[in-house]
Amino acid sequence: MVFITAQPYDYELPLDGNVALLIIDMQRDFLEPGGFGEALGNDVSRLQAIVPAVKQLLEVFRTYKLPVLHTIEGHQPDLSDCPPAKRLRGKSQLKIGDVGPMGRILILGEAGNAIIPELEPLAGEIVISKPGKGAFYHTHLESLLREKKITHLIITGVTTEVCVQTTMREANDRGFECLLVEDATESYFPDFKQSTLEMILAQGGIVGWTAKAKSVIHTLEKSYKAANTANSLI
Ligand code: C5J
Repeated sequence: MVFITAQPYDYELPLDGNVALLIIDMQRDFLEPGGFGEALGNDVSRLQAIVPAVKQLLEVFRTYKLPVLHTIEGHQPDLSDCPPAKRLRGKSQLKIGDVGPMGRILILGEAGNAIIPELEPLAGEIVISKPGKGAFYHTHLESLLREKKITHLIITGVTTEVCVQTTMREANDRGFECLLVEDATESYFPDFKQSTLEMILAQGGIVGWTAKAKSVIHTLEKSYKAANTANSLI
């Protein structure tokens, strides 16, 4: 067992391969102009700030061959999995399924729906497409995590108070030990990000833990480097 310096207290991590990195919705639709985020009236440039921290975490997980899961929020081209309530909400000019500058808004397979190039999944990394805000809703995420015996989730991505928080609450209810990386998640609304972190940590970590990317990376590097060295000496 190793510890990551975290809030509201240190996060215990077993070293027997039960931790995964969950990267939520780092898609062009949310981070680049012309996608779903901007169609809803948001300044999408704010979200770019976390890309280096998410990338660093991704590289560490890849280095130590730890599981990485990416999620994508998107709908089938025929919109059969998009409730009218979701499509019409916000009364924006460009709605889900309409053609925007990066293809059809929030539709699976369209250019704008892809994960940003900096974080493009490698072959073998799991990509979960989800029609909702929570990554457990109408997906096989839970069975996949159980199958791989993953008990601990290091969570990153966007947006903090929508898909990230919903997913973290869903995971917490299912018994997963969740840590949200403070500087690897972002919102269009700075106050909402701050409030989300506070809600997660309140009451002794009612939804889980938060920590800085450098604390997570420090513990993983120290622990897995040591474990790999010990294995190579056997
Ligand atoms: C939103 C998300 N904000 N990924 N989606 O609609 O948080």
